[in-house]
Amino acid sequence: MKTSGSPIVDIHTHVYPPSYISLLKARTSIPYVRSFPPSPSLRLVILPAEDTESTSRGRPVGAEYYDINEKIKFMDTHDIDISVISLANPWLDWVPSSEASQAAKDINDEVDAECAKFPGRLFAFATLPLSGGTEVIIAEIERLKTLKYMRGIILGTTGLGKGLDDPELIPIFKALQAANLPIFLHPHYGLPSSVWGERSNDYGHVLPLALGFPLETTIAVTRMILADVFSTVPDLQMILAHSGGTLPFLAGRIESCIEHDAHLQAEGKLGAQRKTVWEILKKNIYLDAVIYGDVGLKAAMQASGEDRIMFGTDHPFFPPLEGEGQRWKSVDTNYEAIKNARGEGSEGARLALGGNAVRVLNLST
Ligand code: 5CU
Repeated sequence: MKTSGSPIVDIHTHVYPPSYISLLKARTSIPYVRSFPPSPSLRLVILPAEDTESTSRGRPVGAEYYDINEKIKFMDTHDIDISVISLANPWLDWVPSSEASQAAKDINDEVDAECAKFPGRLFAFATLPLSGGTEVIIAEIERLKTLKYMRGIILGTTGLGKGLDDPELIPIFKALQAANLPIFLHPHYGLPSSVWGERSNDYGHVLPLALGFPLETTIAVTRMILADVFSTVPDLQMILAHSGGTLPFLAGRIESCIEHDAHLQAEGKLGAQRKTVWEILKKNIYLDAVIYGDVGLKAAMQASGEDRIMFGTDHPFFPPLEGEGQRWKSVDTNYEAIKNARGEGSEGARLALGGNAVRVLNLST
């Protein structure tokens, strides 16, 4: 879906740099990479719900996961001018505390160097040494200012281990606000396996990916709202994966539950100074367009505004199941959703496809 006016920018596109793949190959518990004989092919096993003895165990992992040249080929095939790449889940969440600082530096330097190989085409969201403690994390945020291609950071929903409403995260959020680095919030842990029931192995990855991921994001951001993070750090900027999970659809209900909560009232949290969910959606939150349908995308556009939506692909995830077709259906479905929500060539489509990303992430070279 090529339109004139501004470049097409993919802000939701992942890599596992070669050094990260090496780390995973040395592991035996999730996240790990290994083969399952008799098949010699390697599989990437990352999700808590997928480490089971079935064809659901991970996914085949080929060069598209780690070779930056494959990213460029994919971009060319799908008319994507610029990609803002990010380390894929589960990032450095599992790295022992003593190794976190060096691991983050190595990965961020490696990703920045990959971007430098294709000037103007690649930028990146950095990864934080979350297990290293506040000082180490803030030092890395400071260091990111020296890396030419970094435009924000990618973050999972667990933060320092207690979720994103943890008061200990406030200095980190303030450091990101001061550095003008938006958070790309991405799910990984889903919901507890018990909610998927005894037959969940029969259903592949559908339940954790289609429902676990979006609900995880919705819960994480709602907890931040309830903890008043967006008043304490008023200019914090977040880009939410998968169009905010279900946040645009549930915003009214969340807002109404807050307004009718006697406990919050007794605590003095319902005064005129309170920022509503709707206000936060329009001031602090951007939403990607990785929602695969115009109904969800229209809700996202209405909730946050047309000027806050950004196209994404989720590459290298969701490849065609068979036949190396030229174009990926998962990508074209997201292009279609933008076209159907706003009309081909419209200003709304131009903004969603790249105009917003170029402006917000300062991608002009
Ligand atoms: O297919 C998957 O498991 C995933 C994943 O783990 N992370 C992601 O960003 N998209 C899809």
